[in-house]
This record gives sequence, C-alpha cells and structure tokens, in this order.
Amino acid sequence: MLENKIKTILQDRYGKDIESAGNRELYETLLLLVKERLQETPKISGDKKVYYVSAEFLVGKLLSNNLINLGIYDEVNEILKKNHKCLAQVEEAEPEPSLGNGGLGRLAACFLDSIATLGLCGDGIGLNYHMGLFRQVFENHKQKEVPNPWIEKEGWLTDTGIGFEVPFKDFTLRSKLYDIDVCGYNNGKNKLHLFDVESVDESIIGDGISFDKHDISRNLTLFLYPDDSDRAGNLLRIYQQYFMVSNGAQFILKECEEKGYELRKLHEHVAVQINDTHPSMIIPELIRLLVQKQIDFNEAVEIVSKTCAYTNHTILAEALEKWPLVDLEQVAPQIVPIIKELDLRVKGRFQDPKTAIIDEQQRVHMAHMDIHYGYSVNGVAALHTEILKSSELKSFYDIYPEKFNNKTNGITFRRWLLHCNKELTEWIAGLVGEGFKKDAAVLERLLEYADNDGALKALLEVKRQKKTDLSRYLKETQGLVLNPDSIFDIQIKRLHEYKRQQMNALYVIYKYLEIKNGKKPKTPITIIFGAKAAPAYRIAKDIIHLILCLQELVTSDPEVAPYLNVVMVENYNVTMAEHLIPACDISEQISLASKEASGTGNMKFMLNGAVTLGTEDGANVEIHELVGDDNIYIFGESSEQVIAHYENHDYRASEYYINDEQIRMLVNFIISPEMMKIGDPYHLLQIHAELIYKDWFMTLLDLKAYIAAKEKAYADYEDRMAWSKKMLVNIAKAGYFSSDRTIADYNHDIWHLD
Ligand code: 26Q
Repeated sequence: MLENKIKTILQDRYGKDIESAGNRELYETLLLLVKERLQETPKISGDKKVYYVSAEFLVGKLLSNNLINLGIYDEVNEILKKNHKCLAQVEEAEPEPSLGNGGLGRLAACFLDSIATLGLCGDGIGLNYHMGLFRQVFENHKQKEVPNPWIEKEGWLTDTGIGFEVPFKDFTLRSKLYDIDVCGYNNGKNKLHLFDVESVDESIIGDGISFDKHDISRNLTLFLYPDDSDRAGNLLRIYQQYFMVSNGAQFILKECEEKGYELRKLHEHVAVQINDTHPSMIIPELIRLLVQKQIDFNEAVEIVSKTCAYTNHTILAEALEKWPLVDLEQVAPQIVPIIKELDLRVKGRFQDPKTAIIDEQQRVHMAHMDIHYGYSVNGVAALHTEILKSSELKSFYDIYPEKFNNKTNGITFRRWLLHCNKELTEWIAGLVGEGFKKDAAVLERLLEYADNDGALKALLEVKRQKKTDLSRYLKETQGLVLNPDSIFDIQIKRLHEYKRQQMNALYVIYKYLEIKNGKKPKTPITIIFGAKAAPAYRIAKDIIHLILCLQELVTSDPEVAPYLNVVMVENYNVTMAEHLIPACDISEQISLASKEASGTGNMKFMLNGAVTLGTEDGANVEIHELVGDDNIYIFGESSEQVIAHYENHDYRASEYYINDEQIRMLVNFIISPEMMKIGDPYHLLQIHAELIYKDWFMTLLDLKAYIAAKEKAYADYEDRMAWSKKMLVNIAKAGYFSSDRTIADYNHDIWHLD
C-alpha cells in the first residue's frame, strides 16, 4: 500500500521507479507522502489551548521524525532497502531549518513534540527567518558567518493564506502565516505557526551576513538575532519581537472568536507560555487588543495576567532584556502608554526599585513585566529555580512566592534515541521490551542487567558502532579523520565564556605537553568541539580561534597525533548533534556553577550512554542525584561558593596565574612560538590577557580540579566492563528527562488543559 503510493508519486513526478530514483527525488517523494499523511492526521482539539511563543524553534530535519511519529518509519525503511536504497542517505537531502540558536530553541521543539504526543492542544508561535541564524564556516582558523538559506520550493511550510496588519510607528506591515504540522507519536497533530512578511528581500544581503538594518520591510525576517551592537540593530530586534507578538496575539484572539469564546474568559481557554523575555511584549499587546475590543483596561490587565506565564532560561544579567523606552516609542508607540501604566501600578504597590518595570534610566525590564503581569514564573532545573528565588529574582519571590515553580527541562526520546540511535534502541528493547517508547520510566528496568556481562558487552558494541558511524560521517562531510578506537570526549553547545570551552582548550594544552614529555595515554583521546559564536562576541570568537589553532598544532605533530586528536566540527547544528551524541563516551558539562540554567545536551548524552564530566550546575545536579557518585565525574566549586566570589569580588585570575606554576605554563602556551606561528598573534594575545586579567567566568578557579577529574575518567575508561556498567546506569536513569514528563508537569501545574 505504502509502496504503491511511493511508486505512484515517483512515476508521476519523475517517471522513475524506486531503484532508479536519486536520493533527492526520493526525499521529495517521501515529503509529499508524509505531508499527505499529516493532512489526514486529526487535529488535537480541546476547550483550552496553550500557545508556546518563542523567538526560536530549533526543530531539526523533519522527515525522519514525522515517519517515526506517524508509525511508518520501519515500513518505509524496508521498502527502500528492498530497492537498494538507504533512508539515512535520503534524509541527507533535507535541509535543516535554521530557526534557532541553542538550548532554548531546541527545548521549544522538544516541547512541541511532547505536547502533541500527550494529546494536548497546543501550538507554537514564532518567526520564519529566511536565512536562519547563520552558517558557520572556518577560514584561517576563524569563524566566518554566511547566510543559511533553508527554505525550498517543496518543504514542510504550508502557506495558510492568513495574514494580519501589524502597525509600527511610521508604517504598517502585513504578515503572511506559514504553518508546519507537528504530529505526536501515535497521536494527533498541532501546528507551529511561523509569521513572515511578503516584502522580505534576500537580495539586500551584502558581504557575509551584512544588510541594511534600516530597511525593515525588506529585512524583518531575514535573520535570527541580527547583530545588535548598534542602535539600528537594537531597533530591528524590537521590530522583530513586536511583529512576532502582535501577530501571535491577533492570531490567538481570532481563534478564540472563531470558536465562539467570550474574550472576557480568555484565560479559561488560553495559556500563553512566554519563552524567555523575547516574546514579553505580548502582554501589553494583548491588553491593547482587548481594549480595542471594548474591554475595560483594568479588566484587560486582569485577563491577560491570568493568561500569560513566563519561563526564565538564564541568570546572566546581560541576557535579561531591557529595552530603552525611547526605542519602544520609535517602533511601537501604541504599547508604550500601556507599559507606563503597568509600571505606575507596580510602583504604587511596591517601593523596591529592583521590582520596577521602568528603571531610572528609562529602560523597560521585560522580565519584570512578565513576573508582575503573568501568573507563573518558572526556572528550568531545580538549582536554577532555587537561585532565581534566593538571589536573582529574590525581590519578586518575596512578593509573589506562589507564582514561582520549577520545571526541569527534558528532551524528546523520539529524536534523541529512537531516531538518532537505532542500535541502542534495539539493545534496550531486547532487554526490557518496547514499553519505554511510550513510558520513559520503563528504562529503569535496565538496572536488572547492570551485572550481566552479555548485556554490557553488547552495549559496548553499540557504542563502538556509533563511533564508527560518526567517523565515517565526519570524513564524508567535513574531511575529518577520527579513530573510533579512541575515547570520544565531546563538548557541543553555543560558545560562551560561562560554558568554559576555554577550560577544555587548556586541558588540550596540558595533554599535548604531557605527550611531548613522553607520557602517552593508554587509549588515544579524541576531543571534539562544536559551537557557534555570536557574530559580535569577540571573546567567544577568540576561543574558537584558540581551539582551531590547537587542532592544527595537534594533528600536524606526528609525535602527538596518534594519541591525541582535537576536532572542531564546522557549523554545529541539530543534525550534527544527532551524529555526535550517540558516539560520545564523555559528555563535557563544565559550566561555571550557577551559570548554566539547565542544559539539555547533558540529558541527550546520558540517554545515549555517555558519562558526564561536569560541575554541580543546572540539571547536572539532578543527573548526579539520579546516577550516584560512581556514574558521573563531578568537580569544581559549588554554586554557593561561586555566588560568594561574585558578591565578595574576591576572585582574581591573576593570582592563580602567578601562584601556580602549572596554570601559568598552560596559559602561557597560548602565546608560545608554536601557537603564534599557526594563529593570529593579535587574537591569541587577546585571549591570553583575558584569561589572566579578567576571566569573568573563573576558568582558572576550577582548572586543576577539572584536569584531575578528566584524568580519573580516562583512567576508569580502561576497565571496559566497569565503564559499560556506568553507561547502563546512565541510560536507565534518563527516563526522568523525557520532555513528556516535563510537559505533563507544565500541564499539571501551569496550563491545566483538559
Ligand atoms: C538576549 C539579548 C540580546 C540578544 C540575544 C539575547 C539572547 C538570545 C538567545 C538571550 C538568550 C538566548 C538563548 C538562551 C538559551 O538558549 N538558554 C538556554 O536555555 C536552555 C533551555 O532551557 C537551557 O538548558 C540552557 O541552560 C540555557 O543556556
């Protein structure tokens, strides 16, 4: 039946049969087939609906995921195999939508999958960035940004024919809504709504990712996070955000009216989840629209406050958005009086200036507006929520303790196990049956096999297979050569100082010098990095430069190369993660304690049998609690100690540098003659000085503890059966981190759907 369908499409479109078709033709055929199936899939309905509003949706490729969720993956796979075709290769023809940057966007995508899988009524609302974030290329050991076009004539986007007028100060733009179907695992479907403007013009892009930032009607949906280092860039971000939320708000009210709901009872039918502060203007916008619909201002405020809930994803002060009132005035003056009134009411009730919406410098604190005028505030891991309550948002917790709650992040097992690691999925099913696919808690039953040699050996074989697969993939796609018999130690995440890729780079220097001194590791080591740096983040780019120089140094040294390999993959994205994560032995989660809100890569690695090397930060704390001391490598100062350092201003990197000979040697190697020969002396000197004189995220504080913990992990790796047991325990305990659990919690505590 399916086979006939595939054959018919191929014949009609290309006049070919399966065997003679190319991967591109097969991809387009399966795309059509799946889209048809999605159309037949019933829409999930309910009397109350959640709208997840987010600047990012990092959905990844969709073909495989849809085949799995529709329950036809195996059948399609068989059909192709029978005809000497390979589904994995067909998938490579699909471009990855570039609608996100990192954890926050990927979380939104996992959540959409789980909302639909649990049969909950809920849609995503975002923007359709034509060029995405950017595509990263390496040139002269440096990151260069180029546009990342991903929209094709035939793709997952459906033109809905729906559009709204969005009023700005000097002009009005009409939107165009595209939808992507989001199908649950053996369940109905929801939608991801992506707003766009018809007038967007890709031809205005010049060198790299530069373009005229003033030409809003042409540039509005070109890029995610356009460079905001000047005023025009800042204004553009506000244009994007207001465009997103005004469309979102109009769409939500339209749906309610169509369903015949009374807007006065909006909160009984709608929950709006605000993903970080980027969509915060939806609060004044909803108020504005309700008032336009003849609802009294006070009542509108009341209604909206019972409808909106806010998720915080960061404790870094610089990421908490504060927009100058004059900039808002310049973009969307119609919401400014509303924000001012909301602020006045707050100031009337609370004297603490820390809780004001508009501060003395006339800047609007978006998070403060969310907390005052939303009914829920949540952090994304237990430690993160505690830090919000006790320090970062303490003044708010004192006023509204009932609003605060924790929702530890999760990941969808459909993508991060079933899709990316078929071998491990089979190994699990062979031991505990298929139940874990619907109920992640079933994974715990693996513990019965913790001392079963056969099971442990088979697990090592799965890992070895995935390391071979990765090696082949990186050879084919990036020309990189990996040894699958080495330890795969992987750090993949956005590049940020607080995540401390620079500490891992210092370890590379340590190991390089050890090998040069004749201390060769028993098993060779491969240290893999993947990260994009924000285009204007100078230090992050210097860290990439450092890593790329080390890669060259190590791989071109015949004395070292057999024992140590350093690899930075280009343009790290979801697809790359799907290849890297199953192949990982050691998962690097080494952020400065208190700074990583949760992390979700840590959960994906654990689920795929990697052992975490990390600090007591974010969800690492919960991973540690679940797997116990024997199955994780924890090092470094605690979040309390770190917070105390900041409060007391008592951390001086220079003291570590001066007083510790080993640290001094490792740091100085950055500007050694051999490094200066490979790299750009200006950038190497810059990162060298940064580490000694600033080191805002305390790399040198934990460096020695990090080296010791990593050495211990590498030594333990040698006992293969003991290591396999650690892998097994990690997999068995990963069930808690299913996003199905997270979404069930959001629904139970915040949304109350059904
Ligand atoms: C803010 C102001 C100006 C320009 C950009 C931004 C900006 C852009 C992106 C601020 C934050 C982000 C993205 C944040 C993010 O991805 N946070 C991650 O969210 C994950 C999901 O909750 C967590 O697991 C990570 O710990 C957190 O870093």
